[in-house]
Amino acid sequence: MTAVRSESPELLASPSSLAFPPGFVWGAASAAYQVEGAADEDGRTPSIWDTFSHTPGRVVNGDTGDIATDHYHRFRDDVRLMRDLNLGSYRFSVSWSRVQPTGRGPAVQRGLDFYRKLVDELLDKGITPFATLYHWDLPQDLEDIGGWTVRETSDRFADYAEMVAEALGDRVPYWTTLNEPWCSAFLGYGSGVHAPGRTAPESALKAAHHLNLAHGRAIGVLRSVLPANARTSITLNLHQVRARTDSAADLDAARRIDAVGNRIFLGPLLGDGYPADLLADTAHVVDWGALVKDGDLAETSRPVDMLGVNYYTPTLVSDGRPGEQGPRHHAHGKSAYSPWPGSEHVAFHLPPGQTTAMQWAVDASGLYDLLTRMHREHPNLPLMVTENGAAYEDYVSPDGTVNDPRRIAYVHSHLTAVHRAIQDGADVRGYFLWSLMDNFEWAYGYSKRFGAVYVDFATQRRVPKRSAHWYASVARANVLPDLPKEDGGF
Ligand code: IFM
Repeated sequence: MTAVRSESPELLASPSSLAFPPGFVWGAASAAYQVEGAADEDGRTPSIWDTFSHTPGRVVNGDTGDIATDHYHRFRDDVRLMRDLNLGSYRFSVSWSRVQPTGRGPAVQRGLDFYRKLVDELLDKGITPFATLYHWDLPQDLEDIGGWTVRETSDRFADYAEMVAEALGDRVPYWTTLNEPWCSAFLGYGSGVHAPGRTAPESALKAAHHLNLAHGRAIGVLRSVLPANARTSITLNLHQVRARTDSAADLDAARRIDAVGNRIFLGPLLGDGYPADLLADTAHVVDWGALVKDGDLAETSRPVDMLGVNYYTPTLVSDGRPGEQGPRHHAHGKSAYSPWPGSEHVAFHLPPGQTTAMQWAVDASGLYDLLTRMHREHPNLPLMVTENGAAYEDYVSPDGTVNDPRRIAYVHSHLTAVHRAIQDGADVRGYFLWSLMDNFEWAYGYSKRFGAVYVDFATQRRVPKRSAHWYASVARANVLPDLPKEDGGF
């Protein structure tokens, strides 16, 4: 395989307004642990993120999701805000330990009731609910029996999926099994920068397989419980991998990262199995023959109706000599352990150009390349951009407004990329901004603001940023206008 290189390295410039296809979904996304708070209310028990965030040294400033944006209590106001911002859809996740505290046994009605009320409120305001079953918050009790490194967790996930689908299936049309299983496996069990904070390459690979299995089993359950017109999917944070040079060694580095970052999920999920090169690259780390049982791949590849793609920044790699690892973004972790088994000698580099507050390079061509690649490789699979957005150092001005021109420019360039991918044949059905509002940014706590809506965490006051008003006007028109001059347009 050759490295994935940009097919559109030039700036994705927008010469004039861009109309999106009729019915294109304009949404915003969030995740339970990042927004809900109410960590120990109504029967909820700790997830791995509660444990992790309460462990000193794991999260910046010792921040936790105990209160977060208090969405659990303020969801009605938040949904009103969504309506005021013309959102067509809201992507949220269900907290497993809120609806099934120990990860097994009967559901807790009060937990399910919260999501029913949220969904009803959304429907009442004309906003389509888009539910994700798992956005990283495994019940701690399941971690205590091995978490994603053991097969049993896949069975438990299928049971949990069934109970949520039975409770909400009559009113939620879009279902996603897992959000970014790569992060769960490789940041959670490889680099340890995410919960549960384990650092063992073998565990990361086992987790990846059990997440694939959990997804497939959940799809089977969802299909048997949900109405025929419900749409199922999984969301992947696909890595747009680029080699720093055309040397054989750098191209091989890119191939390895594409294998362990992308094809380790795409293969088993979409019917091609685990790629031979991945199996060879990681044979010294895990016994794949023992890990993948007969029949597993038939389960992992149960058909989905759509693929969710999350994209923020490209990944620039080279063949690295010891000690030469360049700047990394969070997805690559901070520990000395490589979260990328089978690519231990690969170096990550910060691509040139502007960066966001996460020190992630701004490069919308990566989104175009990903969408068109997915379309080329799986032409009949509809795509949805389930996350895209940027953190900047936002603040409330003395006049009470939050002016965030760089977020507008970021989103503008990425929407331009989406539009161009659609024009070039990709079947992209919608776009979800990450995130609706500032929230708990995992290991960065509240220090990074991704929201279209500013949150004052001391008072929980919400202030829509200028980007929120701008995005609302794009959503209303279903047209991306030229970038305003004050935001960097011409
Ligand atoms: O905040 C996260 C989200 O939970 C998953 N995708 C990336 C976002 C920004 O880091």
